[in-house]
Amino acid sequence: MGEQLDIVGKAVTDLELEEIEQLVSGALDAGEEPQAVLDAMCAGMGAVGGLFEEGEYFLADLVLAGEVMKDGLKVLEPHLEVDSMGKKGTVVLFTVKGDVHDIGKNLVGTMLSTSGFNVIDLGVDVPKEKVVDAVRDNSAQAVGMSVLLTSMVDSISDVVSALSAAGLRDNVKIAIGGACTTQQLADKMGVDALGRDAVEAVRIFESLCEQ
Ligand code: B1M
Repeated sequence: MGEQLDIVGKAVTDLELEEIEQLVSGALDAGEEPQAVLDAMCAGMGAVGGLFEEGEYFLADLVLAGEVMKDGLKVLEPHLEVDSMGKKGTVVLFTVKGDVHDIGKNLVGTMLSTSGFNVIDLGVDVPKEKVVDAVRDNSAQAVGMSVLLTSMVDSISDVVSALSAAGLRDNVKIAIGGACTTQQLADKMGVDALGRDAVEAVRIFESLCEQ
């Protein structure tokens, strides 16, 4: 990793709210690829999670880390545009019931929008009924669920069951992503795909919406 990227990643880990926008701009000005800057920020955020687990950081630090990430992304996101080839399909995107983490979900939403998808973002802590209504009202081709809390994974199957009960499951492809998701979980929950990061999420929805 280049020096500028190290500095950006460390700024996220060290909760440098005042500095982050300037450091992200500096890395971009120095010629670092936007995706590499994003990876550095995510690595810094991963370290925050580790410090929280070790008892070095507390909940207030996680909140601050979220603010640092959001401020950094404000500078970075306009540079992350992939390609815009017209509307590729409609994706209903949200964080599952019981879970309020939204940074990864927002990133996935930005990448999907800038890649030509129509994104219906339902926010966080979303009940299954709201998902069913959004899929029906928008004739969505796909659903993307963000899940970071292991304790909330059953919310995934709740949504899958609700879509089936509403007669919509056969018309819609479902993908999950987020820190606690695995392929094994995706298989168990009866969803169609797992996205490990925002770039992979775009590829997955492109492939799912083509089918
Ligand atoms: Co929370 N938190 N948190 N937290 N938090 C985690 C997730 C945790 C892993 C930290 C830890 O202990 N190491 C842990 C969960 C453990 C577990 O269950 N496995 C945890 C916990 C325990 C909690 C609380 C329970 C703490 C408490 O209250 N005691 C609480 C729960 C609140 C709730 O949701 N009900 C809580 C609260 C919070 C804050 C609100 C303070 C804050 C969130 C702020 C916000 O989102 N606005 C927060 C934060 C910041 C974190 C960590 C540190 C960082 C998450 C993040 O934003 N990462 C996190 C530790 C970690 O993940 N390492 C942690 C950066 C983001 C870009 O990555 O979201 O993974 P991520 O998204 C990626 C990919 O996963 C993927 O693409 C994104 C971009 O690459 N992706 C998708 C995500 N969604 C996708 C959807 C797709 C496809 C790909 O659709 C198909």
